[in-house]
Amino acid sequence: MTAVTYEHIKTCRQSGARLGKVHTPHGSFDTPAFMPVGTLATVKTLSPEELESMGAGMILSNTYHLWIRPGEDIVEEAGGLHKFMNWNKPILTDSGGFQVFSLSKLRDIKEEGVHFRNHISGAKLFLSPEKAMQIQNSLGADVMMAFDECPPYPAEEEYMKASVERTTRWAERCLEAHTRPKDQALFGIVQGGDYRHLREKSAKELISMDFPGYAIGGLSVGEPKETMNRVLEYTTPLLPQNKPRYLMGVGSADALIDGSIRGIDMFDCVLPTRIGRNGTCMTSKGRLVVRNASNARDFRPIDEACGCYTCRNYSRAYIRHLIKSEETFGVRLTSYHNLYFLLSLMQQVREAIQQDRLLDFRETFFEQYGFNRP
Ligand code: PRF
Ligand code: ZN
Repeated sequence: MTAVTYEHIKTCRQSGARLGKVHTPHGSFDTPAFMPVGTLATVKTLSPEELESMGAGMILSNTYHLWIRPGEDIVEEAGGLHKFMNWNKPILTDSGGFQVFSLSKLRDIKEEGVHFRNHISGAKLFLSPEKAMQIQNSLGADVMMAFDECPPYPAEEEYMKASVERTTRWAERCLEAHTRPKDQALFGIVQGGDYRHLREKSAKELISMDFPGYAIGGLSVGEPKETMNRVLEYTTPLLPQNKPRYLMGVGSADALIDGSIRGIDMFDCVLPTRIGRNGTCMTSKGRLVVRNASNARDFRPIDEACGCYTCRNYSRAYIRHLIKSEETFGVRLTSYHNLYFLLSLMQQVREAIQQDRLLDFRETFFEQYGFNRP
């Protein structure tokens, strides 16, 4: 038995979307699911109680950041990440590879691992499959991610092929180095950019290693959204039906719906909390820049269709005032609303799958959201 399992409930008759449950040592959650991001063992500005009140299932944290600060040994000494941050529900940790590629300009990718510089102090660091596993085993999340390379978009075919082959070899080393398979599940990450044969190669090689779950990486890195949808259309059918499928780093409302339609079960993204902190809100009518002067005398809630704590109690004018005054309560209110919005969107997606009407839901949602037809 593996630490994490997928229970399939049904497939939508209107699309390829899957309704299911992921079971972990820290409880279960319904899928398709959006996972809020708590990079430094905190979902910025929000308490675990607040996350729970908005219906968060699993949350995500980061190997690289926790290794740099406070250090995985301190988290381990605290009794693991769940205890350290007082979140008793499921946690997933990303392996650090992606953060190295996105944060460090000076990096040197070698077969043994990646040499780079600390994004804060500039000190020399080295991350490898073995090191990423050792850190993640110390953190103790329910799901850990293999150490991969997320190549840039676009990338030459030759580069992509070499990168996919190295990511496969790194995945083997991750499996080998994993010390807690009984209570931590290690997921493999399919790469290959927009090259169909390389996605197929990556999926085939990783599936033969029998990971308890699979992620699709290397998307939402600057490619057009049609490209992402096309890659998902041919990649998700390659993945085992009885295991969770996770699309990494995707969190816009439209992409969550379009990914669910193509059979994705799990998503994560900093988008809702990041844009919230700079005064932008996701609403059923598209994005609202609550900082804008046009909201100075607008006493309506951020989203009149939203039932969250923020929208039930506070106006656009008040939130704009707080954010303009750099009062921290303002960004708490926008972060709360944005996460609630995406979590409740996923609740609606699950209901639509249950009732075999996800394509109809998409049409209504996109119309209101201000997107054109597909
Ligand atoms: N690999 C890892 N983490 C990631 C990605 C990836 O490709 C992405 C791509 N959108 C986000 N986070 N390990
Ligand atoms: Zn709201």
